[in-house]
Amino acid sequence: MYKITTLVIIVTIAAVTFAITAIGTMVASNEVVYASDSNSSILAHAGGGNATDMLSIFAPQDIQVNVGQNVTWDNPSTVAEPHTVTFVLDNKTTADIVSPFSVPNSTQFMPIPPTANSEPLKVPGKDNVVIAANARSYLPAVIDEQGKVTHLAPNATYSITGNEKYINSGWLLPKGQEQAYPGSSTTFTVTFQKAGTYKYFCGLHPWMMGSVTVK
Ligand SMILES: [Cu+2]
Repeated sequence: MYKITTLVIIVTIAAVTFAITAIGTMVASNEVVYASDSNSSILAHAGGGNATDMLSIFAPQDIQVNVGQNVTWDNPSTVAEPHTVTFVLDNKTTADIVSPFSVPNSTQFMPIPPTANSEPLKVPGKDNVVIAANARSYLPAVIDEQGKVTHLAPNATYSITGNEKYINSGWLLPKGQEQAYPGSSTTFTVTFQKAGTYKYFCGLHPWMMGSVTVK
């Protein structure tokens, strides 16, 4: 038991050290990036890296734009690791990635393709409650001031007013790898219409955070 605990601690320290090193490398290139003129828009990256060195960061992390300018996020990873750009302006609207849903009628879930190494996750002891991906995390979605939910098309462009409760890019995949998650996106563009600081994070890696300051 003692040995296992020690091993866990060592592995944890190694992981934390690696994470700090990775973050430190990124911070150097993460000064605030300013949009240069009224027509310019900024391209930002959600994630990056490859299978052995995955980057769970937004780069640039802090962006400054003028009212009316926009920011487009993409995912430059070489592997199909999804990320989201998620603005939670009302704390009550945080959306989980997966959530339980009841299936009132008997339904059989078949994997696609049938040979896939997959099966629906059912709540133990409850055959008609499945755990499924939350569409408000997976797909581009907005919850407005009144609480009305709107799903946007993949690769959405959205004009943020600042009164929304929740704005989510949906899962962003590297171009060419979006088929790994049907219906997902490769870009998300936001036009900022109101001055303020807009913090956002990745719904899949909540420690990934960024901000857009609008002047
Ligand atoms: Cu992420």
